[in-house]
Amino acid sequence: MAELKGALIGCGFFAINQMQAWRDVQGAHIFAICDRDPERLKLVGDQFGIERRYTDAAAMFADGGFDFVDIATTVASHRALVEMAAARKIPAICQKPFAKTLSDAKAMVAACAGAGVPLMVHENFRWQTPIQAVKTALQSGVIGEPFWGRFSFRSGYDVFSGQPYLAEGERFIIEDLGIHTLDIARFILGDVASLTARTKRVNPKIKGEDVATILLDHENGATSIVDVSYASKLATEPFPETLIELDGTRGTIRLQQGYRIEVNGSDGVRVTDASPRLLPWASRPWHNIQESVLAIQQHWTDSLSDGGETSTSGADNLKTLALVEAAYESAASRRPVDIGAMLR
Ligand code: NAD
Ligand code: 89V
Repeated sequence: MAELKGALIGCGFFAINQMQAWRDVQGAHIFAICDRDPERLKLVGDQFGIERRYTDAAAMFADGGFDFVDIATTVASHRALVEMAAARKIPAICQKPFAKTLSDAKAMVAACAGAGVPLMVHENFRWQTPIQAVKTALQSGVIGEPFWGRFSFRSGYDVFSGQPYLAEGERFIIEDLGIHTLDIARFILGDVASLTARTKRVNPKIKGEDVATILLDHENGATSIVDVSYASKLATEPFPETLIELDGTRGTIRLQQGYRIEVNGSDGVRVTDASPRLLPWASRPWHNIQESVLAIQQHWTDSLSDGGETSTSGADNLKTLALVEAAYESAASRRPVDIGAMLR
């Protein structure tokens, strides 16, 4: 079967990882790129040897010649670009945060469904090796039915040097990082019925909140905590590791710093190393995220080829984005928020 041809829009900080991963994906490659900033376009075009370059996405769609589009821009442009892809019946990948509001995201899902084209959100954290290993351990049944969980990302890492826009928005950690942690909580313990959240801003140099604590009531009766912080100065910096605790009726699972998984289950205690691979183009400490970029892009390519639904489809991601909106709403009102009502 012929390789799928992709076009990437947004040649910024994170797109470098996506471009590197596309070179490793089996069955697809990037054929055209677009960035409204000519300098970024040149830099990425030269680095990856891409001849077809555009500063205007509409012009790139008009020329066509590609099978899917990978939208790697920041959130402000996501709705317009996804709708442009739907209008041309081009399958689309869209970076997280999927949209600025849940109502924009619902419109984007409806546009792609109406056009009959697949839409996947580039929600890569659930594709990390340690997260997949925790899911596999839970699904094996050794800890019985999970009734409690904690999904924790606490760090003092300077994310602002690579992504300066993160310091400027009214919203920060829930929208940018907590969105991944909330998605992991859904991936591991299932969908959420309601939540309660508290936020804080500790770093005076940024506009948004950099600490959030969120209590989730899952539809299956489990309770979990999602806690995220960029204001935690630890002796050994854990960025970008998500730590997980799960208690079940027959045992426990712990994903600890250093990618160590300890399972105390019905067949005794098992300790495994769930370290991600250091891909040839990757660098520490980002290698965990970089490996998951390759995994999600391979998943997209395989799904597009065999007609399967992606794990983080637009429709699935509405349920993650609803948690983000609900967390801000709950932090402001100091009340629990019903998630079902937001998704109806
Ligand atoms: P960035 O600002 O460095 O890059 C965005 C690029 O898109 C810029 O070069 C800009 O010129 C271009 N652009 C914006 N609107 C455009 C448009 N309409 N047409 C053409 N080009 C346009 O941002 P970044 O840090 O690379 O982040 C991009 C996205 O990736 C964000 O949504 C961010 O949340 C996400 N991200 C995801 C992860 C992850 O692990 N999944 C990690 C980092 C960033
Ligand atoms: O995944 C992200 O969106 C990144 C980071 C991990 C640094 O928060 O912004």
